[in-house]
Amino acid sequence: MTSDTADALRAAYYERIAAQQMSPLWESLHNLVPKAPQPKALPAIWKYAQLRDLVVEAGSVISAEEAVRRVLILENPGLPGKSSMTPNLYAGLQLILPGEIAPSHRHTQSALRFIVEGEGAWTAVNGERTTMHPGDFIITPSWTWHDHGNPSVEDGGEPVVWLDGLDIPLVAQMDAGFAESYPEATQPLSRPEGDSFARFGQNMLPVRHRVSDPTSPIFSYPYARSREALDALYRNGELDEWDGVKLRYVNPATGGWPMPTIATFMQYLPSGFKGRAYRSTDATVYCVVEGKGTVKIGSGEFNFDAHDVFVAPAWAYVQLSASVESVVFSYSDRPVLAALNLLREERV
Ligand code: 1HN
Repeated sequence: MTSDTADALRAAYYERIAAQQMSPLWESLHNLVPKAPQPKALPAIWKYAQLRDLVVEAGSVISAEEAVRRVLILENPGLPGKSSMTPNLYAGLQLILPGEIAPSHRHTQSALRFIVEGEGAWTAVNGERTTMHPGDFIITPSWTWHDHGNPSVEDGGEPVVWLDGLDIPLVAQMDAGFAESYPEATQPLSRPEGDSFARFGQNMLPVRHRVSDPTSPIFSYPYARSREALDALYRNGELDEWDGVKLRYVNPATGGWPMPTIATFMQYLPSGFKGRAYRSTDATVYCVVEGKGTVKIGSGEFNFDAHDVFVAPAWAYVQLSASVESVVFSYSDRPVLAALNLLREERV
């Protein structure tokens, strides 16, 4: 039998099994079980200087109330149509103008807000409000009521933009998405601002506190505190050749991640820092808080400035350099990889 005849017989056979919703594993085995991760997500950067006017313009296209959430989705160019930044994570830039309210709702997707620009808007989570400042990291855990608002111009309100990070693609993959709207625009407040932080944010816990869920009991991690910690460590001589000075955010009641599906980090890179290459099986979204530098991600290389967002797919080498002192926030799906025993990393 010639190989042409064998091929034709196979093709005909494949057609007949396809009619029964079957396919030959031997044709796709190498793709299904790659030797190393083959992410479809691409390294990419969103330059805030090019986006900012467009984000602000969304304010005249639709109101926060009509939009429910006035967000421009940042979509990875390697994942077209998927509203995803990485296979598990979503990213978007949300605008809230003075006097606006984004109505209360809850969903099983976990969310983080990282404040990019503007001051004084608030988010309410489970009966408590917190005021936003640039660089603050705020969580909205799975199934918690949350609404956002911004004081009127007369009360000092200004446009506020933040980066939303959610585990939307992960939850979609699991077919575990549920959502509902609160019957009113804002939820009732049951505790004054700062209450959770006083209970859980001071290296202390309420004396009879029992850990009942994996989610952090504090939902705001103010930038001033994170920045101060990084500064102090750098002054004390801490400097990792890969990370600069890098800390992870923590659930103070467990030592675990603030939310079960998303890890968050903040790192300080001194002026002139040239980091070594690092890769890991979690895919990471970065948001520059301060500074300027370059980042190599796989075969890509990007200049970054304050407020830029960039993404490192799984298993791509990442190398950060800073031309002036820089601070970079990041989030990833690390807790998911770690929980499933799929986390691998390499420091070159
Ligand atoms: C959401 O609830 C928010 O609460 C932002 O601000 C973005 C994207 C998809 C689904 C829910 C928010 C979201 C979201």
